[in-house]
Amino acid sequence: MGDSLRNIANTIKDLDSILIFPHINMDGDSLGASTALCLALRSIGKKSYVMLDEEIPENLDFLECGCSIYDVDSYDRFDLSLQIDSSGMNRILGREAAWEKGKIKGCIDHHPTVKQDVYYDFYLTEPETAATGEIIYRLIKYLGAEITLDIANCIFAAIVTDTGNFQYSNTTRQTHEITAELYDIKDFNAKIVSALIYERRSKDSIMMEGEVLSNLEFFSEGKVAIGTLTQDILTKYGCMMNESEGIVQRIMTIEGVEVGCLIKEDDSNLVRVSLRAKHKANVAVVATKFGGGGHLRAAGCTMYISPQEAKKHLIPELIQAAETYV
Ligand SMILES: [Mn+2]
Repeated sequence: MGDSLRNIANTIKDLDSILIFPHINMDGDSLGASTALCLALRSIGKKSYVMLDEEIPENLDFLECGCSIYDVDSYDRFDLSLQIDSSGMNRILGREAAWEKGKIKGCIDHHPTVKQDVYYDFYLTEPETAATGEIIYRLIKYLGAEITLDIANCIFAAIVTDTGNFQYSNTTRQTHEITAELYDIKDFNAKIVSALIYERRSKDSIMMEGEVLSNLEFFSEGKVAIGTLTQDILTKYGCMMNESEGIVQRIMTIEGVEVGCLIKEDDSNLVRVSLRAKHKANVAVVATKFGGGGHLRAAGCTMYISPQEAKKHLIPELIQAAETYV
């Protein structure tokens, strides 16, 4: 949907400076895709940065590659502000002023809908593509830039994190084909990248996860599983909220669970809800009902209530989702 990738590449080729915006609560795909593109743009003589407002999660620190910038006050204008892996102003919160520095605006995404609250001179969204990193890989090819080891690592990280190590139903032939091409890059080692992402967890974070999993609640004959991560639990184990990455996926490994839900208490009266479906249920519908969105089998929303109240609202919707297969 939207503009063609080839046209976007041609547009970018004519520009000199590009400021890239991954989404808030950055993940491996948004940061990996953003950095990969930034490095590729620099290699063909462009000025480019990845504009951030938050700290990079520790397990993604290797995706920084000298690209990130937190303050662009010294720059008057950029030719392009480019949003990656999301659309809409509420996905680049805290960076609105930087966004306005772009003479033109663009968006490259793989979420099903492009938010209409911001004007894009060009946009492309590919809902069938598992990771925005795949789109960026193809864009880099169109730009004529070389896939370096750093770029390969970023693309691989984007793909493995957004496909759950190729386990999610979004994984396609293209996902594997692009991944296969990465193996041709000199010194590329998938195991090293995977270990950086997945094998650097603290003992405390494992114990925190254990506590959430020990207190799961099940509904609809075990088809719905709900976990709750409160600030109290985080404090008890000295953990940060971003260490909850992976808990909802762990919930999905339980036999019989079709719909998984993790309610994360971010602040008093602010919870972030992660939703997953295994084979058939549509959790995007549930997320949308509460003002969020996402993919069919992986979605989320933010609710301005307590975890207990959020659970009360979510339970009937999740049961319905688990019983209504699509
Ligand atoms: Mn993504």
